[in-house]
Amino acid sequence: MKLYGFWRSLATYRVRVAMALKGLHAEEISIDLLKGKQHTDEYKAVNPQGVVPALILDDDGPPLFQSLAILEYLEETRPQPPLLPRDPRGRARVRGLALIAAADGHPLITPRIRIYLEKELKVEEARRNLWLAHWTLTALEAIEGHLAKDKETGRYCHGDSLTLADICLASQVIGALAYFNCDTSGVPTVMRVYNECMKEKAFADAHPLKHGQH
Ligand SMILES: N[C@@H](CCC(=O)N[C@@H](CS)C(=O)NCC(=O)O)C(=O)O
Repeated sequence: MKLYGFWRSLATYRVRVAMALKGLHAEEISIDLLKGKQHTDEYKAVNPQGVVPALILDDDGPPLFQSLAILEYLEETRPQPPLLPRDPRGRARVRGLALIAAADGHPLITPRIRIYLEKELKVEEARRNLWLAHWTLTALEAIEGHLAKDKETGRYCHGDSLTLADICLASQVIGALAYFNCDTSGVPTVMRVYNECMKEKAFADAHPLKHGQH
């Protein structure tokens, strides 16, 4: 398998973790987002959206795209260890938590948004940084609201087994800590779960700062 990604990409991080948890390996092909390589014709032939990750399977089929869709594919094709609970209600909760990070929080801090704020809207750097920290923390606060009140919360987001929600939570916290200098003191449950996740090799080894310059 080949994983098109980038060292500091949070969406790539999600796929890296899931693959490691499932005992899978992919050769990672770097698309340098800082140099705009996602916009080249060569990469657009892989993923017309011009974003990473994209996963090439060994079946000669077209690339998989969108990190959550890739995670769900891995879950369906490689069910052990399970990253979704067995019961439909539990699955809905895990997917809901995952989506807060991956669908609501993360898209607002991606390079295309940052570049639009800078080049088109002429938002200065200090105010752009406020934006990035604000939307990152807003997603974490929403997750905190669920984790702190729900009895399903355990060692991890949902009970004591890792799920897709933990992978997405970890990606969002990494953005908060490693990139945007967010004050995470207001999301203690999120941070407790994050620290539990980081004890796992799959989460720790996939960390962006272990995959590129910083
Ligand atoms: N929802 C997508 C997000 C993909 C995405 O935005 N990836 C970022 C890196 S984390 C990217 O490639 N951005 C390129 C850009 O914004 O120009 C997913 O989860 O796969």
